[in-house]
Formats: sequence, structure tokens, C-alpha cells
Amino acid sequence: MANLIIRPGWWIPERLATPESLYQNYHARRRTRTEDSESRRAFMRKAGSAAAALAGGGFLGCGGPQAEAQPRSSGAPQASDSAARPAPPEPAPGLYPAERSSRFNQLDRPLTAEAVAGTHNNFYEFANGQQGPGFQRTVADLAKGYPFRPWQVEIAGLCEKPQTLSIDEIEKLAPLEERLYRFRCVEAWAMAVPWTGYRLARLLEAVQPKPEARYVRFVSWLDRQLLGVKSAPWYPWPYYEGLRMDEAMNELTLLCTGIYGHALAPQHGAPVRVIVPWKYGYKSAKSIVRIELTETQPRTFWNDLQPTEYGFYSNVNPNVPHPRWSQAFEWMIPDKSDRRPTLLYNGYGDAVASLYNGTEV
Ligand SMILES: Nc1nc2c(c(=O)[nH]1)N[C@H]1C(S)=C(S)[C@@H](COP(=O)(O)O)O[C@H]1N2
Ligand SMILES: [Mo]
Repeated sequence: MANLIIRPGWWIPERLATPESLYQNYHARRRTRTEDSESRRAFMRKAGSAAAALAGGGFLGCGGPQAEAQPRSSGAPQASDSAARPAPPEPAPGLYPAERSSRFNQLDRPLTAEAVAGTHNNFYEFANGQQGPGFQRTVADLAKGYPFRPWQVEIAGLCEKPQTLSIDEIEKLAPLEERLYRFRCVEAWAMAVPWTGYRLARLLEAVQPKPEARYVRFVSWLDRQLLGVKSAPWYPWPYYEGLRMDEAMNELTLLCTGIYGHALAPQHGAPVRVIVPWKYGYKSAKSIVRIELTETQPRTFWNDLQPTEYGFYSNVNPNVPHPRWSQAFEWMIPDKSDRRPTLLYNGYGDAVASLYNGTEV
């Protein structure tokens, strides 16, 4: 029985994991209250948003994992059946580790350990709320062995050369390089990690945007069998995000295929995501299957769910508090006492401040 519980979602037989039972389980879990859930509830009463109503008071924001915390059950999660599945194809040899960029090769803080960054993830398709240490299953456990290869990304919309590229083609479209970036989640945790990829601009140039293309929209993949998706059927799946064209073309914006010197681990958004280091983490969509050039500002997943909490721009800004998290400070995972003042634009103002006139949220 314990074994069934720890199996990744896509292996749980339908009869054991109906949406109804998950839904009930979800509500049962909500009764395990922590301090955090009180402030969320208070906020929900005030907000009275459509999303909150839809969720029957069970709205989960980008984060607030404590409210969903479950006591760790007996023993650590096991590898379960992943050993029995055929291993997904590997990236072409020689791509990783990529050479480190001479420009983005140092930071004002130590790099986060891979084991820490890789067990402290937000990936709502797999789990509703971050499943880190102290949780029954980490996103890493749930996503382990998920077949993220082979993979295709469709690039479409307002461009001269729309195309569909395989992940292997994407990895070879431009030279991969490693960049050390700060990364900041709106929940106020932060990390510093080595991402591998190249400028998103390289991919966009390849499809030749038309002059009327002013925004870029990203759509993540969707597997309706995953527990995170099943347990939040009111979320507007699949996950979608967007950037203004000049943000997408900015030198900092990465099309990211790797981390810590190897291809992206499933929990980090394999096999390809974006990284937008001056914005809150939710702008950096994972496991992308479609990139679309649009004339009008695309809608975004969290903004559609809770517009008062998640704006389109979402630039890291210590002076714009989130209703649930003051953004004045951040803490470096895994150490809550490693608290630092939040940097405007996450410390990347030199590269991006000129994009904004100060009114964007
Ligand atoms: N498709 C998808 N992309 C996503 C998310 C998600 O739930 N689904 N979570 C976002 C949030 S809230 C954060 S903080 C980052 C986390 O990235 P990491 O797990 O690699 O640290 O991914 C972002 N991209
Ligand atoms: Mo986040």
C-alpha cells in the first residue's frame, strides 16, 4: 500500500486515483493547518476572486506550500517503478557540460548545492505546491524518469518561418553556454544556479519575427494523468506564460536546456524551459512545447488565476509587496536564516532597467 502511495502519478492506475478521490484527499489535507494557511484564508476573504470561488476556497497560489504540507510518512520516497521503464533517450554526446560564459561566471553569493535546488521545486503539473524536504514526496521523486525525450517544440504565430524543432535540433541551434544566475521565487526563496542554454533571441531570430510581433507566448506540455493536474482541475492548464518582445530578446533571457553541467533534470522543466532571471520564478515556464509570437499581450496562468497577486511583468522588486509575501527580503534555500535584502530586478538592473518606465507590475 505504501508503495502505491509513493508511485509517480502517471503509474497510478485510474481506479486508484480518480479525480474525486484526489479531490477529497486534497480537502482532507487542507485541514492540516499551519500559520501560513491562516494568512492565505484572510487574504482569500478579502480578495473574493473568481478563482477563489471556483476553487471553493481552496485556491493555491504560486507557492504557499506549507498549507499543503503533509507529515512525512514512514521512510523516504522510493525510486518505485522508474527502474522498470525504458530509459528516455539521452542528449547527443558532447553537449554537456557546456563552456561557462566569461560574462556570467560569478555572483555575489555561493552557488546553491544541486541536491538542494533539485529538491525544492515548483512544478504544479506534478504536485500542487512545492514538494520539498519535509513533504511526503518531492517534485524530483514524482518526476523521476518521466519521458521528457523525444520532444518537439512548435514555434508559430507572427513569424516568417514557423517551424517545429526536436529537442536535439534545439540543443544544436546555437552554442550552449553555462551562466550563473540568481533565481528568485515570489515565495521569497532564492537560489543561485548554473543554467545551460543560449539566448532565446537566437531561436526567435531563426523564425524571423514579423514587425507586428510584440510579445512571445510560452505553453508548457500537459499530461492530464499527473497528480498535480488532477488535483487542481480548475487551474487553466496547460501552464502558459509570456514576455514582451524586448524582454524575450534581452541578452539575459535564456532558452535553457541544462543545469549543473548536464541536461535539465525533470523537476527543473526538462527538456527545455526559459529562464528570465530578473523576474519572479513563475515567469520562467518549464517543459515548453509551443512558442508563439503575438501582437497582443498574452494572458498568463497565474494572472488568470489571481490577477491581484501575479502581474504580467512580475519583475523582482523589493518595493512592491505581494499580498502574502513582503518582497523586501529573500532567503537562500535551504537556510531560512540566510536572509538577504531583495535586489531590484534581482540585481540585473544594468541589463534590464532601461526596458521599463517604472509603472510595470
Ligand atoms: N510548467 C510550469 N512551469 C513553471 C512552474 C510550474 O508549476 N509549471 N512553476 C514556476 C515557478 S512558481 C517557479 S519558482 C519555477 C521553479 O523552477 P525550479 O523548480 O527549476 O527552481 O518554475 C516556474 N515554471
Ligand atoms: Mo515560484
